[in-house]
Amino acid sequence: MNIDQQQKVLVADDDAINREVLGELLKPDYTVVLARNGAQTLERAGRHLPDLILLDVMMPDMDGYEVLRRLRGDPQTAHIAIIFISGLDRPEDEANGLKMGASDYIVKPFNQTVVMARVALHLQVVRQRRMLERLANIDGLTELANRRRFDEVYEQEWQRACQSGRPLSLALLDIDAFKQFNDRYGHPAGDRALRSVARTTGAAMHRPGDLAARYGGEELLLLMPETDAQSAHAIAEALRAAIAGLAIPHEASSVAPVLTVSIGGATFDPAGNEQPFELFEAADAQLYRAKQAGRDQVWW
Ligand code: GH3
Ligand code: MG
Ligand code: MG
Ligand code: MG
Repeated sequence: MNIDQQQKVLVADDDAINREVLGELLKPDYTVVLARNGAQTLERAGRHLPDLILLDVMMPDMDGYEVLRRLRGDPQTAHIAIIFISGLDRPEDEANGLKMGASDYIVKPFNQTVVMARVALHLQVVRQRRMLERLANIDGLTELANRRRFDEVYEQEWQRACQSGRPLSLALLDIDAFKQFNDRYGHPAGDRALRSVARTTGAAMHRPGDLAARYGGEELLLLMPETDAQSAHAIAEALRAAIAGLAIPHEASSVAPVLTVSIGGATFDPAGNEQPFELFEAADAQLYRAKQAGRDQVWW
């Protein structure tokens, strides 16, 4: 398997021999990271973001339960799958580990074949969960965030803007004369053009917190937190120019011989007492004006 696609397993054990044996066992199939104590486990988990941690319970500086608790408390590491591996073999220990949110509990001395089988099983669960998350949040055609994901993030960013008093900018992008594009070049070509526009839009939304999403059809959304109207307008204008610059031929368009987009944007001033839908309506109204004024332009 390609090293980039390999899943990553962190082996955390204070016993050097256990680390060595587990490490060697897993290496042929996974990228392996080792940690010798609780503190190192937390540090390496944060740095390498493994898919799964084989976590010893008894370690001198911090026990596995405490490590798990701290991992769960950090959004970055909260979802890492954990398998406890421990010499504590009473049923209560096992039940306790599972109740804390571990995926599994392996008792030492362990059987290597069983460890491999359980690691493979839980990594498969991790892959399935990721795929479900992707299906739930990503639009299949454009690979941008879907409407559902956008609504979630918009709500969060709105709250953040209210609390921080920083501006929040929102724009709606709509491809010009796209019906004619489909009529002239066919739907598959339309899909490809839409994907190109989406890729360029995604690349323009590259700052932390920025989000590009598919609103529906050939309409995209741009969310720019902590961005005032002037900056957001400039970013949208650069995006409009970049899309025209893709030079996707559109001979049936009355706007230009290439595919163009119109963008309408608005900026939320937290000092007012606007509602989230009002910003949306304002951006939509600006998009309408951009269309009325001849398309291939940005109105803010
Ligand atoms: P305007 O400049 O006023 O936006 O003109 P338009 O033709 O783009 O506007 P309209 O909203 O009337 O039509 C949008 C068209 O976009 C209709 C539909 O055929 C096309 N469309 C929407 N989603 C997709 C898609 O996923 N793939 C393709 N190929 N076409 C799509
Ligand atoms: Mg130990
Ligand atoms: Mg439209
Ligand atoms: Mg359109």
